[in-house]
Amino acid sequence: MTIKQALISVSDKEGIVELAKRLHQFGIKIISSGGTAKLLQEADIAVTEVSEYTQFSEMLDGRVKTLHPRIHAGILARTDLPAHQQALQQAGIPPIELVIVNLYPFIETIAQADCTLEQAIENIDIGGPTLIRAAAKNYRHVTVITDPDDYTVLLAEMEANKGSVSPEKRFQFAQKAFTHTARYDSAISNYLTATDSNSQRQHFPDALNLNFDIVQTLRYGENPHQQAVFYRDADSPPGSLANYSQLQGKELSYNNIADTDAAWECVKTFDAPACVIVKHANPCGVAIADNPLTAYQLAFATDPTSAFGGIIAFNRAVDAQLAEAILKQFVEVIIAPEFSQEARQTLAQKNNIRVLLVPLQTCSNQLELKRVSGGLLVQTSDSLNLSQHQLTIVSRAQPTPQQVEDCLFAWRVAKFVKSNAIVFCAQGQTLGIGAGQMSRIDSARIASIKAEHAGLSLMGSVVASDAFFPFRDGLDVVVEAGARAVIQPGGSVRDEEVIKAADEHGIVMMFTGIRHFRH
Ligand code: 93A
Repeated sequence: MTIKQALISVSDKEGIVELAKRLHQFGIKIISSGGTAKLLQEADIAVTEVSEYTQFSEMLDGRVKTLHPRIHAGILARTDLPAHQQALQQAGIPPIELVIVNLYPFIETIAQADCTLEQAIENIDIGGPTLIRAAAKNYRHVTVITDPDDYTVLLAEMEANKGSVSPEKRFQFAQKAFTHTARYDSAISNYLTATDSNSQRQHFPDALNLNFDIVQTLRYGENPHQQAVFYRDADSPPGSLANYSQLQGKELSYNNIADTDAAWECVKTFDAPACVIVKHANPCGVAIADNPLTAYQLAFATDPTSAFGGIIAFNRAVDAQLAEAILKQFVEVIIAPEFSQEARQTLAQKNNIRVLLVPLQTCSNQLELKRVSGGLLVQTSDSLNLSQHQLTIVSRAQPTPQQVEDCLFAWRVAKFVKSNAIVFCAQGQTLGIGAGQMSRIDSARIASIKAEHAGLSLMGSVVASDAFFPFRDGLDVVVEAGARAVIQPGGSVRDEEVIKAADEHGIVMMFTGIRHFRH
């Protein structure tokens, strides 16, 4: 079908004058938004401004330009449906057969170091994606161009087809258009998700001026031949480990501090009474329950072998009964927001155990520092917590409320497990944790082997994966082990293959859209 009318609305104006000239030579009428129309008029190209076309002025500083039924009905009408054509005629709306749009430069804007949240938000294009999606949806009747590199492709196509575009090409342009708007939206979602709760973007200074004071000199570092010191951030909130009070026990070692930090930060993320047992920087048992004693027993049951000599963290007061239960195992450090007098007396029977008291307070927004040879990597902390409404169920099978709860629990734990992380859970208890492997499938295998060694059944369990499954093989392993629901970020090029595998197995799969690498 020949193109009679085109709408052009572009932020990146490169090449647009040349293209518009050529379209004009094809006898095509051009409608354009404010800035684009101005540029074309300056180049002596006949163009109708959108506001004139709609008889409605742009408003709200340009937030509403092309969002008008005269535009969108013109794009969305089907030429093969008499009812649509009649409706257009009655309303006096001519069809628009070609839409050329590129969007506000959101990605380029946020890439600038000094970009503010305000600037980012103003660069979220609303009208542009609406035009693109409308045209792409109606690709059987409309051509949509989103990439300036396609201007030449479009012209070549029109020349070869007497001013029209073939159905195959229109379909290709539509595929590209939806990919374009999907990427644009995920860039917005990623950006906003990474913006902290005060809606402030972290601004990194040009040079770092660290303000840390010494807490204590340590006997040695990670190994006895390494020297080490523990510093405290001068601005650290009371709930941080560096502000601990030690009630009893041997001096803290370098590894104790690192592992206790992991346990403490993990246990603080739960609202319900929780227990986290950490060994070598990884949780080896996590549980939530009605009370901390049950939580401890469930966490311990995940992997009693690894819990030996571990670090145990609670988000509730430790009482005498809980202290008694803990004393049955070999433990290096216990950390909690409170210890009853009786619990303190009980624990004093084993005065080697380090007992740490820290107020229960979240300490998000701390910068994370990592030394690399000759430099320092600095990032904001991974303080995102997922809520249920952020989940997308991608499988045909729908989750039960218990599965959703368990998946959210497993996901929280996975965030604290070194990558690649695979975490099996059921009823608020970890059942098998695979950590720190270089391949996801091996983490999956290890997690199920560990559950088997602990005598725990994975039948009907849920499983969390800290990053996407690159292939279906990892999924097959967890399903074979007994998982009936999987929570993972999604975002792999092979998502389709993995979703298909989930459907073949008849299991539930949900995407979080967020990844939790921890190295
Ligand atoms: O602010 S918007 O979201 N509201 C709109 O109605 C609208 N229509 C087109 N942004 C809108 N656009 C965008 O304006 C296009 O996607 C394009 O990036 C830009 C072109 O504006 P101008 O022609 O005024 O330079």
